[in-house]
Amino acid sequence: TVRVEDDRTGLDIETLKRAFLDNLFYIQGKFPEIATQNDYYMALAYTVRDRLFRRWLNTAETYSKQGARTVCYLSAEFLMGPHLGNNLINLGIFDTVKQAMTELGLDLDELFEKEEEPGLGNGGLGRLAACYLDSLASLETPSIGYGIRYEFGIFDQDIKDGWQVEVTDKWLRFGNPWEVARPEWEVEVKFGGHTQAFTDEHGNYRVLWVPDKVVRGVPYDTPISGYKVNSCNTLRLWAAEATDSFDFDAFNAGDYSGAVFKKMESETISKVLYPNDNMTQGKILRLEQQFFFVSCSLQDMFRILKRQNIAIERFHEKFTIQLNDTHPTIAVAELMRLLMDEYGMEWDKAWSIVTSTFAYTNHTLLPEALERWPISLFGSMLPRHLEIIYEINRHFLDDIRIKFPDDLDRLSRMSLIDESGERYVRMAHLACVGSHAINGVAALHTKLLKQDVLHDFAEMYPEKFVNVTNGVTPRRFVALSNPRLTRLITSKIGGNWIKHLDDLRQLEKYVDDTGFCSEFRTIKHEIKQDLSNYIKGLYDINVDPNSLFDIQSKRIHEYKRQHLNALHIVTLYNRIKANPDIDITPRTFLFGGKAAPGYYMAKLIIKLINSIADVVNRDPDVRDRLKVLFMKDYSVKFAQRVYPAADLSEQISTAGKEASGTGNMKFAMNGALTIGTLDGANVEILEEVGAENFFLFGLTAEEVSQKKAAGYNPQDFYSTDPELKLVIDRISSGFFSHGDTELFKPLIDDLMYHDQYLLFADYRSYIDCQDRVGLTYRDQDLWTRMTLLNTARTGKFSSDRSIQDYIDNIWHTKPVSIDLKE
Ligand code: 26Q
Repeated sequence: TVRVEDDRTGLDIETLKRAFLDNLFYIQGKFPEIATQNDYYMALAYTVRDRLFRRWLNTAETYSKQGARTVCYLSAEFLMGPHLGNNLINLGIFDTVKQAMTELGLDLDELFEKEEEPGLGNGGLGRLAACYLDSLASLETPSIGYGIRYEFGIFDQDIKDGWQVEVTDKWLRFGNPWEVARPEWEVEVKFGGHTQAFTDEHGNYRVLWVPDKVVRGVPYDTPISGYKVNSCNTLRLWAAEATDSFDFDAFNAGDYSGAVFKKMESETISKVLYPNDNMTQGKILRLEQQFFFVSCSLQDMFRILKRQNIAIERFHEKFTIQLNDTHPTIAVAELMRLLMDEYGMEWDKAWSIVTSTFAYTNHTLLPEALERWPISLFGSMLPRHLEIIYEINRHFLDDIRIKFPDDLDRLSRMSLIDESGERYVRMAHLACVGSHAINGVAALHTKLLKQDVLHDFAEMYPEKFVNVTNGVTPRRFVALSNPRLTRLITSKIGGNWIKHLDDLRQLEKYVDDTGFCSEFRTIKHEIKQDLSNYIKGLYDINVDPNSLFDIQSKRIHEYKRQHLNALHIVTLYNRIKANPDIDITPRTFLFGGKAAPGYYMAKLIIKLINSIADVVNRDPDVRDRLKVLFMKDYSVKFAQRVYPAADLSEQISTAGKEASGTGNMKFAMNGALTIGTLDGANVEILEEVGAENFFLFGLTAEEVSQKKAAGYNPQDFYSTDPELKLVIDRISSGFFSHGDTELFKPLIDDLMYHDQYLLFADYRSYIDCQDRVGLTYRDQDLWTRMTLLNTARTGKFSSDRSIQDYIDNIWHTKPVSIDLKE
């Protein structure tokens, strides 16, 4: 009996090997001799999962027994990245497992490559949710992540003839060892139909919602381990399935194909992730997805309340719900509906519970990303919720009238309903009214929210607004992704920094230690060599690890200005063409990121980068001093290779447009220097690392608004800066497009006649700053000193700090420590 327990939980090498071979035999059904790498990966994943189960079950039981206050993080996206390596780090068994695999003749890194990552998110917002789950568990905070189990996550990106091509992401093809289906906790979600008022047996006015469609939600749970603690929380993702009753009715009526069609239609709801980042699309299916996972999650919370014998009136004491942007905001109306229509609560009581429960995080200032739903669409899908929203609005507009009498403009600006043309529900307004806390994701972003986008709300409810600057988990983005740096740091200051990232400050005392600095530099060089080899294998391109690795990886978007980076490359190329013997710092320009499939300009930017690469990489005059590469299919897995290899991190969005950025933090932690504008969290990174260790350029957010107000004309810059003119003329002339002058015309014309994101205004400042970067890189001692200080001073950007801010200022939860005994 001891033996059996041991095989599922033991952490020593011999037990791990035995357990691994056992899983290979009994789960994969293979002898080692004929097993594939995938079989080995699966056997190892199950071996690790086994070691999470005692923690996971004890955690759930402890929370349940204590009725612990729980954070529910509602998010349409969770961009988790591969689970295996992360769980090895958190369980503290990375080295042991590596050794065990080696002894079995296997390479752990090759097994990692076999894991299909769950790409259930677009970019920053989805990855942030994943970092937060890691920190919540590491801080022993009871929490559940609620979202959608998309069958197809973010598309895989291929590049053909320089253009992006989208390929379906079939991540579940080989099975998912990390999830457990919990069909016994399925719920039903209603759609469409109409409402009926009636009077109940106590004479109260009640409403009945008669839907015309009912869909089942089935939860799939994934364990979320904390770093070196026993806590193991849950990510609960909902999959949509057809209800049997619908099949059955239609089938009995002889309509077989109708029944099958209904089934298919129901299952579409969780079929695919919308691949837009920072851009809304008013599609019915998207609203169905949002309501689907929100309703499932809230019903799940009511089930938990019941099981733990907690009164409905105490909902807000048991749960605090964080809305990750407006995507889950229909929850405000759905919780009202559940409390009133299903549990018979009166309005005022229900409203007080709702506003005590919700808190809202805003992630964007871009007007095109603010969610609005046409009333007609909304009302036909969610008739009861529209009534509730009208009623919330009635109360809300009364409150405004009291606080700001006779201000009709304000009423129409703030109303939950946009009535300026076609009528819309404004989701951000609903989120603000229904929440007790509203936060931006970086200091500048919160300031601009209060100043512009949510100005009226900040006047009405100043006490609701807080800032919580984003953070990233140092477990995945340093300990796992950068083992060499991790070893070096730990050898000097011990391993506490992985939990308390502020401890990295202790590295500052080594800035003048030449031995340490040279180790720091050597590590960066080795990692660059690794990435070069990887690139050689994938693209058959030679990149020189001695060159400056200048990297921009993030979603492709005009506001992020990948094309400004491209203008810099062409500038350097032009200088070489004008003077082939010019002395320039050799650079490797690496890009990574996906464009939304319907975003034409973003796709054209990818084509432009690839076209420039084709010319620059092959021109003998360049003599390999410049290399340009667009790395396809950027993902979390690939990001983990990229951050540690960077010398220079490109964070060059137009000031006031990037809410925070989180890649900026991952680069800086790994000892890259930032070239950036005063935008998002760049402002705070500069503040932490010191201006002397940061390459700052460009207009400030305030100067951007002023410039636009004063009537910005990009051609003023084109005609007065000969270097800019030459760059634009070269691209227009077809130099990078085999003589085709039409190809990049939409992009060039947009810059010449609109330039919404002020590339031309920032061009000179950017180029001059890049020249300073190139010169600084030549002084390797100085460069290394700067990078070391970057790593040492990025403690603030741990997601542990962000989560502690949420706990202290918004959630007010208490840690619950978990016993490992049975
Ligand atoms: C909305 C409606 C319909 C379809 C899609 C969407 C949608 C999907 C994803 C809208 C926005 C997103 C993603 C936004 C996002 O990732 N924002 C980023 O959030 C990061 C974390 O806070 C910040 O660091 C980035 O600055 C911000 O751009």
